[in-house]
Amino acid sequence: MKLLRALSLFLSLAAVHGQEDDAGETPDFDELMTEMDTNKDGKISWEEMFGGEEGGEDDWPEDIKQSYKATYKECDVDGDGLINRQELPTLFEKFSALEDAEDEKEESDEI
Ligand SMILES: [Ca+2]
Ligand SMILES: [Ca+2]
Repeated sequence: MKLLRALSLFLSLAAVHGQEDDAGETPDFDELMTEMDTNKDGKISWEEMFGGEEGGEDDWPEDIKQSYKATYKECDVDGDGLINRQELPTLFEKFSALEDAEDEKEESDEI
């Protein structure tokens, strides 16, 4: 789904690491943090995840953007507006579920 380029990166990184590590289905969140934390403050902002370039949030349908933003906020447990290493697994899990839901919706729209 081209809208969610950043999320796809997120998920594909996770998949790669899952394959490398037979023992776990848990993605390497430390690696994800490093990949996405462009200003190296140890936290991932909304902009670092989805902002800016083509395929970023500006291209998203409003309803999708709203549900992702709501999820992002929900996962920001300490309320600093950023996702830290502790908050990342929850965010990842919820975004994965959201993307699955979107995929299903797309498929049913095509029929
Ligand atoms: Ca950052
Ligand atoms: Ca936070």
